[in-house]
Amino acid sequence: MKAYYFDNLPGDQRLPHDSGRSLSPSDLDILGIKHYELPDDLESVDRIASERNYKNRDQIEISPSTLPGYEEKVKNFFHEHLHEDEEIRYILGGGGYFDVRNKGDEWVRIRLEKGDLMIMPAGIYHRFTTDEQNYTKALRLFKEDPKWTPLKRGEDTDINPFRKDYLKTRDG
Ligand code: KMT
Ligand code: NI
Repeated sequence: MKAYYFDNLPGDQRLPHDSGRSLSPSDLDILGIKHYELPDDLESVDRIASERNYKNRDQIEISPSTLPGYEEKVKNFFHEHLHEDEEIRYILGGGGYFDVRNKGDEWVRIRLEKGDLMIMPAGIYHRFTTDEQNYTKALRLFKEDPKWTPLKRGEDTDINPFRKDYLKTRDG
């Protein structure tokens, strides 16, 4: 895992876009993001899931050859959104980037690779892209049956109760 400010330069979303300004784990903690390094440790993943009452999961292999509608899906993953549940992802292979908004509404880019487990709080604005290798294999953990809808950022998400709760926790 590596976290840094997104450089906001135009160009392929799959490039690193590293501004050179990095963030520490405690910076991510302030945003409510949890990260664990759990290489080949499905037991720990199972424990974290059951502690949080995440009963369902699926596996996704994001690559042009394995994911039907790859281009469209990658575009949607990269559209800024929030969820009303935590987003929990465990990377099984390849790599990718989650971008999250910080307090100043700047993009923070988080690079994940095999063995990384990340928990993003409900209500945080974020987006996802694969990297230049075009390959991310991940376990997606869900609370209930794939009731997990991305809500695109807009006026309605700014007043979403889960968004408001998140801001209260983040900003006090
Ligand atoms: C998301 O929320 O954008 C995703 O689930 C992306 C695929 S999981 C690495
Ligand atoms: Ni999401």
